[in-house]
Amino acid sequence: MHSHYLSTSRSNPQFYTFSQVFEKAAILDPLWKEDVQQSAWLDFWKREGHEFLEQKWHKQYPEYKQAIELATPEERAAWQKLWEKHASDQSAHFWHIFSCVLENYERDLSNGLKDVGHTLTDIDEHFTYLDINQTDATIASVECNEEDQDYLTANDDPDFLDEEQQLRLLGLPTSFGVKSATSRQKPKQKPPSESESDSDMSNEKDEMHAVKARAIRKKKRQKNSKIPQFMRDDNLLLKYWFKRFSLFSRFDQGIVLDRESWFSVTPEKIAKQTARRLACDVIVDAFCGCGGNAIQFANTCGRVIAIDIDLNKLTMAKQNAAIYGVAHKIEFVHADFLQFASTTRLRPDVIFLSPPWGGPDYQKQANFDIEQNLLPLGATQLMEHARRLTDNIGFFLPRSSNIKQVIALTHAGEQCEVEHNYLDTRLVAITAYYGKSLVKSQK
Ligand code: MGP
Ligand code: SAH
Repeated sequence: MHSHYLSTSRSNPQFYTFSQVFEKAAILDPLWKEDVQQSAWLDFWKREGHEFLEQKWHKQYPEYKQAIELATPEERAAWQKLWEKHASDQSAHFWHIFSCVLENYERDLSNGLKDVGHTLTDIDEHFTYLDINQTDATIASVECNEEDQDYLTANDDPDFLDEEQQLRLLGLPTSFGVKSATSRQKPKQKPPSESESDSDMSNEKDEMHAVKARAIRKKKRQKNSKIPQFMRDDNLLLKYWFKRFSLFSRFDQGIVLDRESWFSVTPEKIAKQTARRLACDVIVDAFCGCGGNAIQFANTCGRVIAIDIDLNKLTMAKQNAAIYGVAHKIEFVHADFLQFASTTRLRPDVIFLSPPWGGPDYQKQANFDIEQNLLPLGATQLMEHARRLTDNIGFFLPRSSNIKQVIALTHAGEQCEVEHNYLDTRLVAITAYYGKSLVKSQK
């Protein structure tokens, strides 16, 4: 059984999840992709396609609303024709993006299902995930970074993206593509009736408007966003700075993070999705960190118990939760989760595990061994601790995790669901769900 989630928030970056439900002895249905491709797309397009088309239409033809009221029958027919072209172009465009994410998903899933110890044979595969915000050029632009908030989304209008950006957006290699010398702001399509010179003038206006808007945005960001000194000196951390608004949409309101949290915090859109899936009365966030997940749990759960072994992180988590107006809904507990699990009499509905993965170097393993590399214990032992409290468990893991090991954590005769979380076309991480209340097909 496959579940899938396709969102069209049209904010940066776009978010997608795909997931599969596995029996303990995993055999992947060879037809899964055909099923997902058809059902996920049809389901999404039926649910959200019309709204998507409407929004894009009104953005492209702001004059339509007024014009249609006074239109003659011939003009109405012309508008109708234009709408049909728009609908067909846009659905083809979005279908293309959707297919690219699905293509990546197919590859990521099959990588995860290889045996532990598999070595990276085709390094180019991994380069296709490189994002525009991580190029050398972007890192060099840190001092005057206007680009750093230009997160590409799967719905950015291709008219406004140069070829290299489009390739990156689609998760494709850029090394042979045209470099980004072309202008980002190409003229907008004009209604057929406009004369050539009118059209030139309004193109100029569009350009000016875009330049002004960029300048205002830059000013705003420069005022509010200051790179902490400890990040300036740390090349590794810079890329996370560029993603700060994807980690916390309210970053500029005073979010605080320490070094470990910059590379460990769950991006907001993924944390929201996990919180939707784990909605319950009482949840334990066993490795709370600076609160990326706990904040979102506070919006979907009755009571959140947020544990961390590091008191500084809890202090920061509290401040961050206050920025989202949910600090009063979270109980912050300074403890070692292993000790907590051995001694508490609390029986929560759900436990969420997002332990340390050994830092960003986790990426060096093509097939991440979750028994050897997680902290403070391997996955099986962590699960044993969690199961003292409840069988309903969400487990946030590296995207390259060995999925056979992830499935092996399932109780005999039960199933687990493995969810792949994508921001734009790039896989960020996976989330595994265990327990009868969480795995959809077992409800
Ligand atoms: P990443 O691979 O370091 O970032 O982490 P990214 O942007 O995918 O790197 P790139 O080089 O491929 O572009 C991806 C996500 O995994 C982070 O945003 C965190 O949510 C999560 N994450 C990373 N680490 C190292 C940890 C960790 O140690 N613990 C937990 N719980 N989450 C982590
Ligand atoms: N999900 C969090 C990030 C978690 S990072 C977020 O989105 O913000 C992992 C956290 O586990 C770190 O903050 C680390 O301090 C904490 N940790 C490590 N060992 C622990 C233990 N034994 N018990 C509780 N917390 C622990």
